[in-house]
Amino acid sequence: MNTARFSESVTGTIVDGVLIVTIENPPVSALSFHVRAGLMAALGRAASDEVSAVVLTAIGRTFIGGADIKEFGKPAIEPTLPDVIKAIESFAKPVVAAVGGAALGGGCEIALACHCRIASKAASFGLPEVKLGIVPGAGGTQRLPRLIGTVAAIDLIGTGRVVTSDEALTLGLIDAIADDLAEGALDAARHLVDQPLRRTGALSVPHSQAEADAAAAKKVLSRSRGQIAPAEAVRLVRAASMARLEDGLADERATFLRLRDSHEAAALRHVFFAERQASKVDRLEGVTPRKVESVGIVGTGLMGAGIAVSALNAGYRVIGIEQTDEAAARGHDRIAGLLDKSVQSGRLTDHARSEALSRFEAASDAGRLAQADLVIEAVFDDLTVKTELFRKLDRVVRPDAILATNTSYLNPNEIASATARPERIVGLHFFSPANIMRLTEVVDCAATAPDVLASAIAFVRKLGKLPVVCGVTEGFIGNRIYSAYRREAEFMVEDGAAPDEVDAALEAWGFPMGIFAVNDMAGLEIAWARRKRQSATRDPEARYVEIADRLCEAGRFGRKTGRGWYDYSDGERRSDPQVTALIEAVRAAKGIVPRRFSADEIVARLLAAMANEGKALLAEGIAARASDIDLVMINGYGFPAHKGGPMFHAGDI
Ligand code: 3H9
Repeated sequence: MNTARFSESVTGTIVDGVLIVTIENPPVSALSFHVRAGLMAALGRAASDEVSAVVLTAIGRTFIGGADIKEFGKPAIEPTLPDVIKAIESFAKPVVAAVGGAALGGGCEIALACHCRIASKAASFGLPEVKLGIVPGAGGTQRLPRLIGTVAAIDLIGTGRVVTSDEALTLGLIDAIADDLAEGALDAARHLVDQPLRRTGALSVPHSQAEADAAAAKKVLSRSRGQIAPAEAVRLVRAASMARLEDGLADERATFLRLRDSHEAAALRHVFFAERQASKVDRLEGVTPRKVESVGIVGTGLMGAGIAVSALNAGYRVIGIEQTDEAAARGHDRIAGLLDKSVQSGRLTDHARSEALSRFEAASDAGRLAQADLVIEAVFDDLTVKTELFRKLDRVVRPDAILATNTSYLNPNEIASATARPERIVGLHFFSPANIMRLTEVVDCAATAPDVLASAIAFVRKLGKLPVVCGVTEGFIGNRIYSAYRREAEFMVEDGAAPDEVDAALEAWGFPMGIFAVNDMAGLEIAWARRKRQSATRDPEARYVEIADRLCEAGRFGRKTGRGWYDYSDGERRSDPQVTALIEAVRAAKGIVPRRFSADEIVARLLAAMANEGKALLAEGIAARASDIDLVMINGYGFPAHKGGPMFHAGDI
């Protein structure tokens, strides 16, 4: 059994007349030039009489992770992916895809062009191009609907959703799941020799009801918030049933090339690489994270319960600590309730819920934390409360355990200094609801030891969340930028803009919700209490807008009280003449003559405020990279990902 090398990334071996073509291009077997060229050379070899069929597979944890995104923006080198795919589909002998991992983007398109698809249980399939601001560019929008119908193809391509091999089989995307992938694919290849081949491109798109297509399209478009790629993807899929394959492919390719060079795609590529960079920290090179198996959570209110659910879903044992047995029982119920919600929404099976809950224990005796590897504090955000708690934890937890504070605004260095082990303290700033929100700021405190920081990052990653490391400053990265953003918005309101004009401008630009509506949703009282605490130390020369204080004094704390920056008395968000009058009174008292603001000016000033604060955070060393700041604002504060984040946007203009 001789192995032939077709390129630096593609080899082949002939077994019983079947050429097994193997791609090896770590880390994700992306379709770089050497892979494309190697596949063409392999097909050349397969044309010889010695070969009766081909099996196409890849080594590594993915099948093929898609086109090589790093090649985007560079001149295309032939053979292009559509050339390779055309050669596979039209090949005279059977070509079987043996998919053992993720077949994404171009990787899925290669599988679609093969004459048969055999997958392992662990394989997954998807066309996630819209998440990169593009559409599939090598036939995905034309071949997928021919296999699984327009409605399912709109869902998969329009959202970029990745499906398991079980779902792929149900949809008709693959032919079989094999326990032994190599054997299963080889069998399929032998079986197809001398049989008529099922070429996906030659199939007709199964008939579907126009209403069902329209409903699937509407669902995708309602979620795409001004992004171009999902709408184009939907258009191309719908056209597949009306146009000839060649025309559909030509339209798809032209759309792909146009979008690949768009601003939206550049922004989303920036986000893709930013996410992969975020957990890389220079000072942690070569540092091994400690093993964390059991997690203690002190405080099982809304935040603590959310963190507990995330940890349970990730397979940890969790001990929730409260001050009394009654409070501990309530914490248990809260956590069980959150898990129930996940079952109701289909995110968790009944079995997984029971299994997760069996790993949870609620107690009022902090001594139980002696067994925990990591203890996360999620109690009331008050320095005295937290320092007292850390003193107590210092006495009960193991000397090598990691202690994390979930404070949003307090100085974690002060909390750490209440213990005899400041090097084992780190900040883990989760966002609410913690079982849903992906972002976690990992705060590298003055004395945090490298292994503690590395372990905290690894823990957050295992929760399936996005860790962004930052230094100590009031509000860390996100809340500090948010404060600057909010301050600027309030300046404009004091100078003449209406809150709903500010929100409308932000929402038209791509934010899911304007800043005043967000404040109303979060509640105005916590920020008010903080402003009151800070009033003694505030710079008397600095501009201060009192409107939010006046709203709170009038009992307008936001949505939960039915009134805040807006009125919600009939369930809808409406501008309120009482707020307008209050704002006018504040302006008059300061002698401000109101002026008009255009939507463009509103957005430009708010984005500049965010970017300037971001620049200050970089200069102070609080954030390591501008892209980390973008990730925080996108994942924690609703900044539209397809605009790349405030720093990317500022660099761009
Ligand atoms: C496409 O296919 C267009 C076609 O329709 C048409 C073309 C004509 N290229 O995520 P990880 C790197 S568009 C280049 O941590 P995991 C990544 O930067 C593409 N590099 O691993 C990282 O590098 P580093 C459609 C890539 O195991 C390393 O690989 N495909 C690519 O957690 C490890 O990545 C997609 O959108 C790539 N395509 O997850 C899939 N992918 O170590 C994008 C990854 O230097 N990829 N890298 O930081 C993914 O979703 C995940 O990477 C994957 C593995 C699930 C595959």
